[in-house]
Amino acid sequence: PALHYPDRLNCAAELLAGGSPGAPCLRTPGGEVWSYEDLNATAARIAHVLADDLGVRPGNRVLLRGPTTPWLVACWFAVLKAGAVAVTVLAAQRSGELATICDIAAVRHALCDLRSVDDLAKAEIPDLRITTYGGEAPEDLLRRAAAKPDHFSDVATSSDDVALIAFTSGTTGRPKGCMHFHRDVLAIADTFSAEVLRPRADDVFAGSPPLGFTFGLGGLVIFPMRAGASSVLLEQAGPEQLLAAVARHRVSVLFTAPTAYRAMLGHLNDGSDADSATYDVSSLRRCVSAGENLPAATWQAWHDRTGLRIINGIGATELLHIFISAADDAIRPGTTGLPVPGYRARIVDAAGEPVPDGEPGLLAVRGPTGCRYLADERQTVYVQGGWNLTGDTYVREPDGYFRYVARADDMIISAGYNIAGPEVEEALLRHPDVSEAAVIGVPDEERGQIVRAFVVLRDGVPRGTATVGALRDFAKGVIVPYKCPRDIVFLDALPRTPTGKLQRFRLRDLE
Ligand code: 3SK
Repeated sequence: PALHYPDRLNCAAELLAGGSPGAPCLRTPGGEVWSYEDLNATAARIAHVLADDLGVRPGNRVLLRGPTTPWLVACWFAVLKAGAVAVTVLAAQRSGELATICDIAAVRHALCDLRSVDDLAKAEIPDLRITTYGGEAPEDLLRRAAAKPDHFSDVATSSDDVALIAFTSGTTGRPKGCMHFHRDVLAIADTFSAEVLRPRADDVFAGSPPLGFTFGLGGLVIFPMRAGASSVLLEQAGPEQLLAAVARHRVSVLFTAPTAYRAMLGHLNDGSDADSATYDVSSLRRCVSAGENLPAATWQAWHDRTGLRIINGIGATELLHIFISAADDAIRPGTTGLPVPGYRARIVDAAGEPVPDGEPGLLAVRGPTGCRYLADERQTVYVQGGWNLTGDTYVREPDGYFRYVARADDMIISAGYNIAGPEVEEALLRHPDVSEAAVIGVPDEERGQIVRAFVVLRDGVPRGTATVGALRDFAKGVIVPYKCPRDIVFLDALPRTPTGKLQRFRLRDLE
């Protein structure tokens, strides 16, 4: 892809010009439609409040917090128009984490949906000025914005000025702020989206990841707008809401995580149950999965049910979006795919030396986007010799496809055997009664570690139907016996981060 951007570049201006002014841009579940012109005008009015009333200056960091709404998107664009830096956080992040983020990023301004303000206010962050939106008060951001002009001269930022700081969800340790430039925002659209996803202007996007997670920001705002398409913004994006939105808005491009594909399968009535809702998903033409490894069993089940081939991908907050993926005939179920055009990937050992094809090692990636932690010594661990080390163990197959093995620190060593948890999880997920599975290694005197599985059964399957013995026997029919779980614990749900990633360390704490 041609990724030559002018020295002066404001990505907000580029994205807002992605569709013709009157074309639909943002949609709400209730049927409201914002055109590109509406979004541009609203963002311009808010930018005036920021620059003229609140004293926000280019380079200032502005925290954005709220449910996924057109107003949140308008605030994001307003911050960029004003040349400031958007620090988008998750509605699920609580006071302590918000205070840490504001401290790391030296945030002095916050634009917050009134419904999400309590935790931010409770954090009592020194020198933070919070402006809320969505309320009735005269000082509400949107009331003030309504009185402003609908045109704003976008600040002529440099292509390598920081546009956003995205914080890693912090499964463990202090959150890390990843700085991304204006050109990076366009680069993810011009690589993964343009080259793999290949959206059209008449596409309707929807999905579950929140905008505080770059998976959602890309999939629900940056990619559709770069293509002149529109996006349905869902405040509630559980499996049934996703399916209902697909049916109601004729969604054609879906972004969500493997867990949600499995959960949606549980709600896709095959016609045999006259009492439950049927959802029309015939409008879908692209389904993207990322955020976690997509097991082949989930890919197959979705294909069997819908006829659609899921586009798997691996992305990272550090690289902004997806850097290995494949679509259409290039898809090989059970693998993540090939490096996205513009990126390179290889497998290295602990010393950074390449390992041969077919052997597991650490995934290393380089490309137009990459990790720039804000004031964090862990930068030198993540980026070595220009390669980003994602922390995943992968195999590069002889045909060049990259296959996920495990998170590098999640390999289990039992009686001298290396066991990748995801392979065991995948075997359990093939059982018709299993909805979610997670595997860890627990200390064992004799074997060093043994494999313990945590299993969530599908809705409606009574406990006692799929017994420990039955599941172990089933797994033995799929994988070699030494990899099968010795121990199986049933849970109602797996512990996950607000971005949906499994928190294995919490499973280790469960006794
Ligand atoms: O962290 C991830 O898994 C991810 C996936 C896709 C795009 C972006 C991100 C951060």
